[in-house]
Amino acid sequence: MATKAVCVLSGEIVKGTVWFTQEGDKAPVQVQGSISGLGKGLHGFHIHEFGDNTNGCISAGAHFNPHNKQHGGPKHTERHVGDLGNVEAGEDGVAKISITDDVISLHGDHNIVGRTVVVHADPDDLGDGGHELSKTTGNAGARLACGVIGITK
Ligand SMILES: [Cu+2]
Ligand SMILES: [Zn+2]
Repeated sequence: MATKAVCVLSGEIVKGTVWFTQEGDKAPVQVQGSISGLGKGLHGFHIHEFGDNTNGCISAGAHFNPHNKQHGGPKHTERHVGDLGNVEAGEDGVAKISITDDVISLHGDHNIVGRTVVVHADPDDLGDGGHELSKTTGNAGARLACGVIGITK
């Protein structure tokens, strides 16, 4: 049986909806959805540790990182569980999301349900940018919108 989860992203200008689907409890997770109000180009896209937006997106804490790894790209072995890389917006400011990820889960110790999706102002350099923040955040800049992931049917 598939497990499904959803996140409504909310920011001053940036809005979106992201769906997560997992067949069984170990298979990859399909991430699908759309985000509007972005500048054209790449924007860091992560699962952050806490499902807490009490003080805005900042309360979501750092990237979800249960194994104390360094920040990386979604295809890297050295990555945070929450590292989903970038979404890319077109001229219309809309990013269509279609990601398959083998590391996040809707079950077990990589479970992202109850945590926060954040979309950032700048590109995630996937750990390779040589900036002092590359190995912790990908230097992705401000948090434009966020939302807590919840179970749906
Ligand atoms: Cu982030
Ligand atoms: Zn990270």
